[in-house]
Amino acid sequence: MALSMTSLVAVAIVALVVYKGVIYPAFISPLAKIPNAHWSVPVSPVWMLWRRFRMQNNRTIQAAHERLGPIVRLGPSEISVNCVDGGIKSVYTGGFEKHEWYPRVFGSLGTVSMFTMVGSKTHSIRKRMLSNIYSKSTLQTSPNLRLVSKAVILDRLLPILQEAADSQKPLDVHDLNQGLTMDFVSCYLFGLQNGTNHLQDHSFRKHWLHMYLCRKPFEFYHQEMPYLNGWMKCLGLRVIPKYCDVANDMLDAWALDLCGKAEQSVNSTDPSVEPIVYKQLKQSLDKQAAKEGVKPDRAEQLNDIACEMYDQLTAGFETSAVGLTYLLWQLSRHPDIQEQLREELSTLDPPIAFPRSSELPSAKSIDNLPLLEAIVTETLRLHAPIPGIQPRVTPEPSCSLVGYDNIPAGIRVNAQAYSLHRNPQVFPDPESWQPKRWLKEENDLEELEERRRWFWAFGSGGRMCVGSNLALQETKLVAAAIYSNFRTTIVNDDDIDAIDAYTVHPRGEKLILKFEKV
Ligand code: HEM
Ligand SMILES: *[C@@H]1O[C@H](CO)[C@@H](O)[C@H](O)[C@H]1NC(C)=O
Ligand SMILES: *[C@@H]1O[C@H](CO)[C@@H](O)[C@H](O)[C@H]1NC(C)=O
Ligand SMILES: CC(=O)N[C@H]1CO[C@H](CO)[C@@H](O)[C@@H]1O
Repeated sequence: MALSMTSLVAVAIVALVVYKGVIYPAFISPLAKIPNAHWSVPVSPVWMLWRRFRMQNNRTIQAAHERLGPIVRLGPSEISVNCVDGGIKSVYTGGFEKHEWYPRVFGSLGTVSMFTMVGSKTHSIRKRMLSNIYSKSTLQTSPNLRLVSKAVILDRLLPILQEAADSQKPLDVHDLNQGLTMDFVSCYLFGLQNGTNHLQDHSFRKHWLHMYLCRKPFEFYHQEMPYLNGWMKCLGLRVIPKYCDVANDMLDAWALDLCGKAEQSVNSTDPSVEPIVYKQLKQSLDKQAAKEGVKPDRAEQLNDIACEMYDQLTAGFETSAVGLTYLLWQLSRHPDIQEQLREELSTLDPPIAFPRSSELPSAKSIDNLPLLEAIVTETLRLHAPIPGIQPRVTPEPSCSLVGYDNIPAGIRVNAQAYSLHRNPQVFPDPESWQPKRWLKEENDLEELEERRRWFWAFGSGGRMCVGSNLALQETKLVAAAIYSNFRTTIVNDDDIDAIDAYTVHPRGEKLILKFEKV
C-alpha cells in the first residue's frame, strides 16, 4: 500500500514534468503554432545556445527565416520576427521593453546607460535629456561640431592621406577609421580641446583598441550564460580571462579621466572647449535632482555620467568606423561609382581641396548630395554595423505578432537588420551593392518608400539610435573629404567579410588601400 502510494506520487510528478516541460511548450502554448527553427526548440534552448557559442547567430536566424517565413521560434521562450507590419512595427515602434541581455552585455562602471537601461520610464527621462543635442538641425548648425570637423578632417585626416599618397605607402583604413570616429564622437562629447586625438596618436590608439577588442570573444558568456562566470569563479575557475578584467578597469579609468577633464571646462562657452554632451547631461541631472528635491551625490553622479559617456563613445566609434570601412571598400571596388561621386562632390561650395581649404562646406550642403546619400544608405544596408539581434520582451498580458495571437508576456523577441535587409522582394538581388536602388530618379516612389521602411541599420522606435544623425553627418563628411581629393584602390582586402556578432568588424580587422591624389 505504502509502495503504491509512493509510486503514484512519483508518476504524478513525472507526468507534471512531462506536461510542463514538453507537452505544454511543444503542443499547447500559443507559441507552439509558430514554426520551429529546429525540432528541439520548444523544449530546450540548447540548440540555439550552441549556435551562438559557435558564433553562428546571424546565419542560423537568417536560414530559419529563409526556410520558414517571417516569424520563427528559437527556444522555449524566444522568437524572431523578420517583417515590418506585425513585426518590427509592433515590437520596436510599439515600445516593447529591452531584454536583460543589454545590461548584462554592455554594462560598465557598475551602472546603466541610456543604451543599457531596461525600463522604458527611466530610459525616456534620460533620452529626453539628450536627444536635442543629437538632432539633425542642432548638429548641422553646431559651431562646436564645425570646429571638430575642421580639426579632424583638415588638420588630422587629410595630411595622413596626403602623406600616404606622396610616399605611395598603402594604408590600413580600418585602423585609421577607428581613430577618426573616436575623435569625432569624443570631441563632440567633451570638447575639441579635451577630446581624444587617436588619429594622430597611433601608439595610444593601438593600445586602446587592443584593450577594447580583446574582450569580444567572451561576449557570448555575458549575453547568453550570465551566471556561468560567477559559478565558475566560486570553483576557482575562470571562463572569462583575467586580462578582460584588466581591460575593463583600464577602459573605466579612461572614461573617468575624460569626464574629469570635461568637468574642469563645464562652464565654458568657448566652442573649442565646451563639453557639449557632458555638460548637457550634467546640467539635466542636476535639474532633475532639484525637481525631485534631492541633493545629488557627486560621486554617484560622476559615475553615472561616466558610464553614459563611455557607452556613447563606444557605441559611436565602433559602428561608424565599420560603416566607413565598408564604404571605402565598396567605392574602391566600383571605380565608376567613385568617379560619379567625385563629379557630384565637385559641386560643393567651397570645395574640400587639400591643402588649400581652410573652411569646410556646410554640413547641410553635404547632406543634400543624392548620390552620396545613396552610397551611405546602401552601405549601411548591406554592411549594417549592428546586423545582430536586438532583443526585447513581450508585454503583459499578451500580444499578437505576424498574425499569431495570445503570445504570452515575458517572451524574448528579436529582429536583426541582417535579415530585414536581405528580403529579395524589397531589395532585389540583395547581396549586391547598388546605391542606385536608393535614388529618386531611378526608382518607383512606392518601392523606394517600402525600402525605407525596411531599412533598419539604426533600429526603430523609442530605442532607436540616438546618434544616427551624428553618424550620418560624420560619414558623409569623411567620404566627401576623401573622394574630393583622392582615388582609392584595394591593395589587400583579405578576410573583409564581417564576423557574425551583434556589432561587427571585418574578420581580418583591416582594409589596406592605396591613395592617389586626383
Ligand atoms: C553608423 C553608425 C551607427 C549605427 C549603425 C548605430 C546603430 C544603432 C542601433 C541599431 C541601435 C539600437 C540598438 C538596439 O536596440 O539593440 C543604436 C542605439 C544607440 N546608439 Fe547607435 N549607431 C551608430 C552610431 C552611433 C553614434 C555616433 C552614437 C553616439 C552618440 C550612438 C549612440 C547610440 C545610443 C546611445 C543608443 C541607445 C539608444 C537608446 O536606447 O535610446 N550610435 N545604434
Ligand atoms: C582641457 O581643455 C582646457 C581648456 O582649453 C585646457 O586648458 C587643458 O589643458 C585641456 N586638458 C588636457 C589634458 O588637454
Ligand atoms: C560651474 O558653475 C557652477 C554654477 O555656477 C558652479 O557651482 C561650479 O563650481 C562651476 N564649475 C567650475 C568647474 O567652474
Ligand atoms: C555580418 C554577418 O554576421 N554575416 C554573416 C551572416 O550569415 C551569413 C550566412 O547566412 C554569412 O554569409 C555572413 O557572413
